[in-house]
Amino acid sequence: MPAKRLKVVVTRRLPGPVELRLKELFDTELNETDTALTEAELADAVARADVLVSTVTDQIDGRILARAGDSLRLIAQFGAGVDNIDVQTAVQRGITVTNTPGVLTDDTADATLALILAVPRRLHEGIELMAQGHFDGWSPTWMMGRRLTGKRLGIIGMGRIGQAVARRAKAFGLQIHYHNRKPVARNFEEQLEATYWDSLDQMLARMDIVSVHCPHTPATFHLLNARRLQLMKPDAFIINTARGEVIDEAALARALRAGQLAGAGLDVFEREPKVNPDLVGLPNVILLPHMGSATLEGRVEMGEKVIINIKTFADGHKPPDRVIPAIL
Ligand code: 8YV
Repeated sequence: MPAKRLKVVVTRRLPGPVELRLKELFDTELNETDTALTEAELADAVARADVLVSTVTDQIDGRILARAGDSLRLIAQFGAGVDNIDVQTAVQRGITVTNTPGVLTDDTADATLALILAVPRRLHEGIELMAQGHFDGWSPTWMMGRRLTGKRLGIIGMGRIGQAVARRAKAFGLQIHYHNRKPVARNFEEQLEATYWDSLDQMLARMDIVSVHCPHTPATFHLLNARRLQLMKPDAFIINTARGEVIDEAALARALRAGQLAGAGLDVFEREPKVNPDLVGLPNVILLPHMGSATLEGRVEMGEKVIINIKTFADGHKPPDRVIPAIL
């Protein structure tokens, strides 16, 4: 008799080939409607699943985990960030958590560069103007943005994505500065002529553009608070494609409205899908709907990673992308 297939519950729609393969391999339950699960639906899902395939829109906290059935052994997150999961509680309950690192690095870095280019050069204002039919002819002093070449980019969090951003930014003539828990490998620093700042405060005060690439953890929640935002130069720009919670969104909106910052490019928000209304409609701000990793190729590769993690686990091995909680 064939072994019982794992019951895999997927909380959102995934790319077609990924769903197909999941169905071939496991007893897979898909979410045909693609609406984010309510708390009650998520509690039901963890009660009946052997494996839950979650995304950033699922809040898997201690309360949800308390409702998990004994069969729930793996949470295979479709995504690199796992701040929506109480990983420590999951692991304490014997549930393995995996994620999909690496495969969305380039796409997220590309989206970051798009914002780094677009905000100081006011591309969104130009697009809007053309859409309104307001191009009345060229003028020497019209639509002047700020030059990138020679400016200082301060990267907060020099992991995979931070490094990919640094490489791209270097090609645009930006000077690379970074703040991280510790300096990265010497040869990487040398290649990019990157400067490490142990003090985030000191780095912020000197940067022309600041880009956030650290994960959201209790230690990085509101890392850029009102006090730190005030350290930044009034002609500096801020970019965030990591997690909204790293910036105090209300303080950022206040700083932008008060002219204490030159502009912002944001792909992520503190209370997604809600966006602080004070950020909306500002001419010097580009807001994107959390689409940093949204490429067809990336989303398929993320799905493949999810499958590899589940399959390895089902075969009795340790899945490659296990998330190890900071404190056990
Ligand atoms: C993903 C992300 O698309 O991977 C991440 O952490 O933020 C996104 O780019 C999303 O999390 C999918 O769950």
